[in-house]
Amino acid sequence: MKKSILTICLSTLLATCASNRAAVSNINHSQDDRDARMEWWREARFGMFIHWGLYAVPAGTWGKDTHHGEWIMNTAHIPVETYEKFLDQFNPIKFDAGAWARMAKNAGMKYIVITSKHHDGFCLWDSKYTKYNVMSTPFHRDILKELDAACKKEGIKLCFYHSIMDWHHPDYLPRRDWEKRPTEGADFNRYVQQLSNQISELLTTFKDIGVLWFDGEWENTWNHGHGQALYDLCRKLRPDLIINNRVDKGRGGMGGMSDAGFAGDYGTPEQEIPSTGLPGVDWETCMTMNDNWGYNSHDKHFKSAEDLIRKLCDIASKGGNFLLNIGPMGNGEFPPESVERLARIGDWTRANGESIYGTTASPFDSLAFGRCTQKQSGADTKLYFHIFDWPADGRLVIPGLGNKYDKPAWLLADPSKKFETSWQDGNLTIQLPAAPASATCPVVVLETKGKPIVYKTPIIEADSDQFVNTADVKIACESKGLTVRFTVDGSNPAAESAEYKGSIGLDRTIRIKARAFHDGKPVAEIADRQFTKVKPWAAGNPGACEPGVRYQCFDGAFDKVPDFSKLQKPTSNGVEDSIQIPKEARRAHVCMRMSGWLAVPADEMYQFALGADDGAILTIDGHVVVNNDGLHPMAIATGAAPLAAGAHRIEVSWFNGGGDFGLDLKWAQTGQPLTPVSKAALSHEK
Ligand code: FHN
Repeated sequence: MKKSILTICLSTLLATCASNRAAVSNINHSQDDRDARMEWWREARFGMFIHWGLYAVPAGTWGKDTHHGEWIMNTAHIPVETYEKFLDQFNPIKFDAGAWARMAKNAGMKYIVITSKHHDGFCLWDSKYTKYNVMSTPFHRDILKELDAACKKEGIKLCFYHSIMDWHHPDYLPRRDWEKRPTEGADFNRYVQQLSNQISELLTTFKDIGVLWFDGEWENTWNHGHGQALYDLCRKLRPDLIINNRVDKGRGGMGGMSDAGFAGDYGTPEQEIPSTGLPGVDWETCMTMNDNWGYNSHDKHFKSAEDLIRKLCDIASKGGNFLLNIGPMGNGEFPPESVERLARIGDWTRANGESIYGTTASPFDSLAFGRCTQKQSGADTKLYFHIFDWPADGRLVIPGLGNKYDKPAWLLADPSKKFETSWQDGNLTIQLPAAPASATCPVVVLETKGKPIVYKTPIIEADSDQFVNTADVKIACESKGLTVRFTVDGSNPAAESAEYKGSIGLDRTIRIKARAFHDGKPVAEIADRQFTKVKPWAAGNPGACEPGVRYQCFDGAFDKVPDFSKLQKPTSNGVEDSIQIPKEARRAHVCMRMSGWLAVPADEMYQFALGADDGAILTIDGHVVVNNDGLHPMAIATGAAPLAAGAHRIEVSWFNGGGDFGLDLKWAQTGQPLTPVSKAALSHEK
């Protein structure tokens, strides 16, 4: 059946982010202060992340294992006293701060965020608060100081990544679960003081750094009070400093955005790009070039330059910043694969950077051919179209643009190349040459009068594409002042088609098409949705039953829902009266399967919402109805199934890789509100 992953309802996320924005301004400073502080960062759009430290010495290898990165101390269980031996081997004689700054600048990156201290506790500057720093190595040079000077010379903003978590400092807790170091005498508050001292030292030694990029805030010893206090300390020392949201406890997992009421100037999605822009919220996606943040000599899985350029365009089109990582080698040089990609990216930004720097998010919900950014140009607006897929016939259709437009478009990389525009079937069309521009991700520019007017494509709303008895269909149009017309015979709506005035009841299979009109002319793309009347799945014939669903739990390290048929003896089993995690499974490294019968009251289409952390799958009568599998924080996925009245086999499979956990299942007949699956509806055969 139709399955849709509704990871986090965007409206909820927007509301959270918007309220977070309000909350942040209430908690820490006025919105004007924040806008002033964020200005250079919003203009910059593109930065370099650098993960460098002692872990570059083993370069990912420990014994026979070659899969480690900057976490090698933890993932290879290297005791502190053994890991400290890398101090004597850290001698990056080829380190050249000027070369690093120039490579960032030539790639079109406007800021560098470098690890002043990563989780291993090793500091890249001459700190007076610990000897565990670069001055205790044969290299004996203050790397941050040299990079600070080089960045000033090249006009690059220097920023620091600083880990709250510290696997070296004796007062940091918790210890790694494999460690033998005693916890007696460890005083976490004393560690917090050391952390604050070092942050004060960094902010008073390097007076112009742009961002403090905190990380490692997730362990339970660090709380909102610590986060807010550290944010306030930074704010007091540097009113214009930008601080990311990982200083506090509000970040929702790798999605990176904060819950309301927590400190931090911007969200930090990691290794992912939000599926839709988050208007009004500052955010930055950080991403590796290969699969590791710290240098791994075996990791050759580098993203192509074209892929990285498209990611830059995608992120900018959603109003975000791109922080692209380099993991320098132990000798102080960037890996050659990184150098090559930086050079290729620089070729593109030199020709097309205007479409990235200082731009704001696309006014279009989506574009089939690529992405768009926009920038005010006096009273007018420049629209930059990043073309991922060159139209075979050369016709670049810009859907829903309402501005009266009569000037040619042009190629940003070569403005002498101009392209005629025309209005065809209600959409502005730019006539490009049939042969695609050879360059990677060419950019075509349009200048519109005033602000862009974009008529949104109508949305045909219904609980599901399928229905058993009847269905109720609504057509929404975000753009005001338009007339929505629709057809039910598969033809394209025209000026004489029926006007949408209210919900449409369906009792048979039908295809609905809808389009918006302005002054009798079509102004946006056509919405098209097929609705199918289906027979409900037949009910089953269970034997004698009793309340509740049976479950089995199994131990193991899982990163997805396993094939239970391949698992050995369960570690526990029993009966639960509802779809929930049994007490003994409320922990890490566990999976669980629940099975039984679901009492369905009537022949209908049923919506299901499965919440899970980590992953879960719902099957009914052996069909996968909701797939919410994978390693992720609490997220909701939805699906639907046509069910006849009676008993249907239900199975919920779930796993927890680590950290938080959660599982819940709601359902409803189409058109009704979702409610938890009640105990009365669940049974299992005796
Ligand atoms: O644990 C760190 C990891 O080593 C790396 O620094 C990334 C970069 O954002 N942050 C944490 C993982 O989320």
